Amino acid sequence: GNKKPLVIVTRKLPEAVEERMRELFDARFNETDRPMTPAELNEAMTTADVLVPTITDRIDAHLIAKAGDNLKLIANFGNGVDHIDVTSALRRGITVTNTPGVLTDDTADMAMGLIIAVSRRLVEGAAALSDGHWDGWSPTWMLGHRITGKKLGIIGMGRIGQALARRAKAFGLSIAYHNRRRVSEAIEQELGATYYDSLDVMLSRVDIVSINCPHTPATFHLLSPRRLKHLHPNSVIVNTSRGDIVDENALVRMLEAGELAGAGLDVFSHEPAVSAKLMKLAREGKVTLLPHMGSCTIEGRVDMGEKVIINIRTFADGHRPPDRVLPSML
Ligand code: 8YV
Repeated sequence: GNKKPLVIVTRKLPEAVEERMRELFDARFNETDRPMTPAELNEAMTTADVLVPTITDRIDAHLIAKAGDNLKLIANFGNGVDHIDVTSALRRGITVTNTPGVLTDDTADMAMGLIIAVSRRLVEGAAALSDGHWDGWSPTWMLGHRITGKKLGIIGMGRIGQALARRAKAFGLSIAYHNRRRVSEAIEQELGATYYDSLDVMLSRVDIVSINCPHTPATFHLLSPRRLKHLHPNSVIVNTSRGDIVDENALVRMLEAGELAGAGLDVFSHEPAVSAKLMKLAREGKVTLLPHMGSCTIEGRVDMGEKVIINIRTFADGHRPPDRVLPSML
C-alpha cells in the first residue's frame, strides 16, 4: 500500500485536529506550544514530505533552498501567506496551500467588533469601571461616536470584506469599497456597496476604514503617510489583516496629533512586539489593540485543521489541492 506521508506540523494544534492528522498521516507535531527553533525548522524542511507551518514561521528563500527532495507541499495552517516566500517555493516545485473561507465570519466579526469597540469606547469604559473610576452616570461622560448612518470604506472586497459589508449594512452603515477589480453587480447590490477605483477618493469620503486585503508587495504600506492624510480627523481605522498594509509609524503620529479619532488593531508590523507608542495610545483610550485574535475561535481552528487535511489528502492522491496559492494572488 501507499506509505503515509511524513507531515511535520510546526506548532501544537487542537487535540481533535492532531488526532485526525495522526490517523491519516505520519504526522509529527511540535508539542512545546512555542514556535520551532530555527534548527528544528531547518530539520523539518529537510525531512518532511509535507510541512504545515503557521504565521509564526518565517519560510524565506534561504530556508526553501534547504528543502529536501521529498518536500513537495507546504500546507499553511492559516489564510495569509506573507510569511512564506511562495515564489521561491513554486520555483522549486513545491505547492503551497492555505485555508480560505473558514476564517471569514470570525474575522469579519472581529472587524465589526473593533468598529463598535473603538467608536463606542467599549474597552476604555470597561477599564474605567474595573479600575474604580465610575462614580455615577453623567450626561457628558464616555461619549463615543454613533456608527449608524456613518460611511465605512472597505479595502479588499474578498470573502472577509464582503462578510464585513453584510454585517455593517445591518448596523446601518453605508458601504464603500476599493478592490483590485469590481465585484459583480449582484454582490454590489446585495451589499449596497459603492466601488471606488481611487483609494484616495474613497478615503476622503469615509468615516471608518477597514483593511481586509491580503499583504503582498503591492499592498505593503498601501495606507502610506500621503494616503492617510485623506482621512478626516474624526475617522477611525480598523485592521484585521496584516500590520504592514498601513504605515504604522505614520498612523501613530496622526493619532498622537489628533488627526485621526482612533484605531482598532488586531495586527501589527512586528508581532508579537507592539510599539510602546501604540500601547501608550491604548492606555489613553485612543486605540483598541488586540493580540491577533481575528480567527481565534475553537470552531475556526478545527475548520482550519480540516482544510489543511483536505489539501494534504488531495495532493497525496495526486490531484490538485483545492486551496493552492497561485502567483496571481501574490
Ligand atoms: C491565523 C491569520 O491564526 O489566517 C490568517 O491569515 O492571520 C490567522 O487567522 C494564522 O495565520 C495562523 O497561521
